[in-house]
Amino acid sequence: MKRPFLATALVVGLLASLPATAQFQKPADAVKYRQSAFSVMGTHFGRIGAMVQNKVPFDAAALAANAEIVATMAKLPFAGFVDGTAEGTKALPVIWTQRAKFDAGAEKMQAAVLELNAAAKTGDMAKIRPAFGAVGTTCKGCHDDYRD
Ligand code: ASC
Repeated sequence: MKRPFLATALVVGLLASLPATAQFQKPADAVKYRQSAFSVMGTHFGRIGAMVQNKVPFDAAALAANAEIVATMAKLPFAGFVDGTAEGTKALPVIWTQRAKFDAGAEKMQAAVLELNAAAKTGDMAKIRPAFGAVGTTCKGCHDDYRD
């Protein structure tokens, strides 16, 4: 190959345009990935919830750290919803027939999570509490429609 730069550029371009499916070696890997991402997100969201609900003392720094993790994790799970991965999971097949609606729900959740992260940085529970509730509403919205 006399044109290594061109070859590299072609490979990089190809990889960038590959669908999410190709990021996982097998369907089970995609399922494990999305479930893991949701699990970590849920764990840290739950830690915020414990403070919001006064089950553990309010620690603004800890809450903000949890919100930062939730904001990062919220970006991840949806790449794992590759075709043909409903079976044996709680994901309802309707996800793949209403994909645009499902994706819109995901984006709503991600936007609400960014709002929560911003509220968390203020350290003001009066701002954090409603932002937390708004995220929970977006979680529930998709769970009602798309999770068994
Ligand atoms: C959580 C969690 C969810 C949401 C959802 C909100 O803490 O793990 O999936 O809140 O229950 O309705």
